[in-house]
Amino acid sequence: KISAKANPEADDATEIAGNIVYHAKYSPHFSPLKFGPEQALYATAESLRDRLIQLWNETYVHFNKVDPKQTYYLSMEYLQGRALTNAIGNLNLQGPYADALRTLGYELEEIAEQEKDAALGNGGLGRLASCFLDSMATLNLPAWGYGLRYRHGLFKQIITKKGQEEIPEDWLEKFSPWEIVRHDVVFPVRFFGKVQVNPDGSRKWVDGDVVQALAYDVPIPGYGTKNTISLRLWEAKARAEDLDLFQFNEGEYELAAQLHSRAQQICTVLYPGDATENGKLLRLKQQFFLCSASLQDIISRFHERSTTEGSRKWSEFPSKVAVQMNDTHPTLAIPELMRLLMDDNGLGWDEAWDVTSKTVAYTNHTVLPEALEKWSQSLMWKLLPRHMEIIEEIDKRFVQTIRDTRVDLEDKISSLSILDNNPQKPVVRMANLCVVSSHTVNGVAQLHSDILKAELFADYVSIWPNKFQNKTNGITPRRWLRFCSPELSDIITKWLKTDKWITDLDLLTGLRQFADNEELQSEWASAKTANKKRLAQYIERVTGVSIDPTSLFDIQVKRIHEYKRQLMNILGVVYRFKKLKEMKPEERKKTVPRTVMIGGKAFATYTNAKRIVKLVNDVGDVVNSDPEVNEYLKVVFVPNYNVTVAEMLIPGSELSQHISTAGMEASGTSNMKFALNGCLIIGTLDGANVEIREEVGEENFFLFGATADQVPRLRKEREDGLFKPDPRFEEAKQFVKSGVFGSYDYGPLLDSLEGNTGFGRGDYFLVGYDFPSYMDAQAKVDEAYKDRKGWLKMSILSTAGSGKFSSDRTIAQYAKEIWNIEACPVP
Ligand code: 26R
Repeated sequence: KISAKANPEADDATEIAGNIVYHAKYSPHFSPLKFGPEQALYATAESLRDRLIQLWNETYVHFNKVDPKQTYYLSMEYLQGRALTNAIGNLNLQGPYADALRTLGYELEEIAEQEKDAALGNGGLGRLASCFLDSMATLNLPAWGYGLRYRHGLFKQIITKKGQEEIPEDWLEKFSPWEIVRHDVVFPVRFFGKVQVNPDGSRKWVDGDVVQALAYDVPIPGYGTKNTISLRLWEAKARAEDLDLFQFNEGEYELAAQLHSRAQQICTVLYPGDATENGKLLRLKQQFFLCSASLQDIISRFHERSTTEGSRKWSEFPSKVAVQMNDTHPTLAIPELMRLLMDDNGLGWDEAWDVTSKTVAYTNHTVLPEALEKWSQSLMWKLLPRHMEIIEEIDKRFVQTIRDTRVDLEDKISSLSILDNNPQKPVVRMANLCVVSSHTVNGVAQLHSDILKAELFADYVSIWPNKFQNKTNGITPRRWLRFCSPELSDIITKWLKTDKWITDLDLLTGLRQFADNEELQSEWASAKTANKKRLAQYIERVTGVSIDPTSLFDIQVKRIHEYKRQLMNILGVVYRFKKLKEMKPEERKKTVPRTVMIGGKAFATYTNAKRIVKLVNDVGDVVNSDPEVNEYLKVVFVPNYNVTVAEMLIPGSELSQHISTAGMEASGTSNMKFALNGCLIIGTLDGANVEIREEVGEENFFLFGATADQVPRLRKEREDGLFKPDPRFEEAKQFVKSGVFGSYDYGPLLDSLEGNTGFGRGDYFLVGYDFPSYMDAQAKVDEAYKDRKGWLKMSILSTAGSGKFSSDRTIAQYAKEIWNIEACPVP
């Protein structure tokens, strides 16, 4: 009954419905005869895309006109999740869209559920990049993201009798309604080949394979602004001329299409295993592909914008362009920019170096030695011969300068240098290349930045004391409160008498004065209860386990890693279970019923992480079917944790666990999302926990465990046999070993907690040392939960103290203190 009408500017329900019908009718993707929820999703998304394209164009034209300095965020990962609710919310079209869909017979929520997650990332680093894009757009900053368009994002996790299994993910199965393919934006990217020396001494990289980088733009709308920026994802394509027709006509189809299939491989999967030589080469190709395509694009825009004043001087480049490297993964941007400036544009070394080092900045996200990238020099010579020459030259000049100016660092040169020329395995240390070449290096939480300065990069600090900064991470309050918990958001808006907190999160401190107010507390409790019920339904649907919405919802969700200590969590649960079993029924009745939820993906080849997943599932099976205990304790492994699952879990959480060994979690960002949603944290003094505790107040944070500066001594004591385990710890491990949780052999996993792992790293993550204080803190949680009002007050104060953790604050600091860029709002 609603007539189809193309209308990108539709903003009332009737017009929007017409535009949705238009897309359903004329979209070539589906038969126009059927309008099921899936068709409705694509038509709805396309109706929004019309508007986004228009805003995106206006933004681009405006940026071109004003020609401000612009930031380019280079990241191998983006964890965007779903886009529909976010786009509608950021454009402030919730009501009209809900009404429009209702006239078409659908609820907005139901349609939103149809969308797949864009999971082009692994975890914290990728999700941070996505939150940053939201804030850049919202703050009207001239800034863009660059990434890769992986055909398959992060694997889907399913749980079987064997534990975790990985299924390929397929976000592009049908197509993505959000991306716009840009056939006009294509750049050549070379691999292999050789360096040709010209008669004048200049050098040129020639031969090898050339693939095309094709741009796909994903529009990123800001909240409450016209500004809509771009996430530009590159896809690799072979050139037509690379199809060998001669071979093809001979019937050698595979040989004929060799280059095509090699080009296609580049963007096939996110982060392929790098255990094999092939896997390493592919990952390095991906990294270079991102850097080369992005820099060629940036340079061409630099030229494009200079047409008004004639050709622009290269020395102006750093005042027009800031490049931020998200960890060391895009490090090749450094030698690639040098190469483009010198070999393609004729700059001399000093000039090129001056431009490059004033343009690039580096964010470090981890101090774990196994995550610090080191590339084999021989692999690099093979794939990127010109870049290796440049890296050698950067290293040579750096080492010479240190020799000339800092005799005191003579014995540090081998660890400061970029090339590690160890004859067994010569490598390039990417973090060192980043530090030497960047104007600014930052960590992602105060403690992490302090550790970088005091340990990993200490000697560099003595060379460049002003190069190092902290930028404490943040999260977007739009996705992580406004849209994922509309109930709580409305209460906040009501009590603050404004919704300005959505873009000025510090306003949440205004809730503090009402923390004791019974009316607020009761509204707060009913929002929490609604979110808990919604979560309970979800858990029952995906796991079959029914959980009690009046029990304490205790959640730990993040990638599974030994340093994050999910093993400590589950051993604590095992101990609780054993004690409950030993209690008399009337004693049990006095305990606080708890539902422990643990979720996260283990890297496919990380054996101990997979064993932890299996253990959580096995413990759950036994506990949940124990008729004496399951009223008081449930244990759920939440399968396939991703952005969308997080949006369901976090609003329904009451306690969340951030319990890494101190000094090992660079920041953490889910801790911020939980705190913002009024969830209390049990945690160590690690990463951003330190700052969250400062902001929400120490009485609203369940602290335990060793501090970062104690860790080395405790490890040493452990090695020297001085560690005396707590009897509760021994009891929990023994209980697992006794076989109550099935026949799987947990010996090897539990052995990692003993001095007998064979690596001489017995309990490297100090689970045994921290266990008693962890259990004591858990006992305090139970006590606190019994006091309903007290708990609600803590919950309100937690939200009230979370303003600092808006990514708007983080990005404003990057803009001012690292990028030197200013807002450029579209009028
Ligand atoms: C190169 C390869 C081995 C690799 C290593 C590490 C690939 C990806 C990673 C992911 C790391 C860098 C990561 O995700 N770090 C996380 O970054 C978050 C955002 O800053 C932090 O909150 C979190 O503490 C940190 O672990």
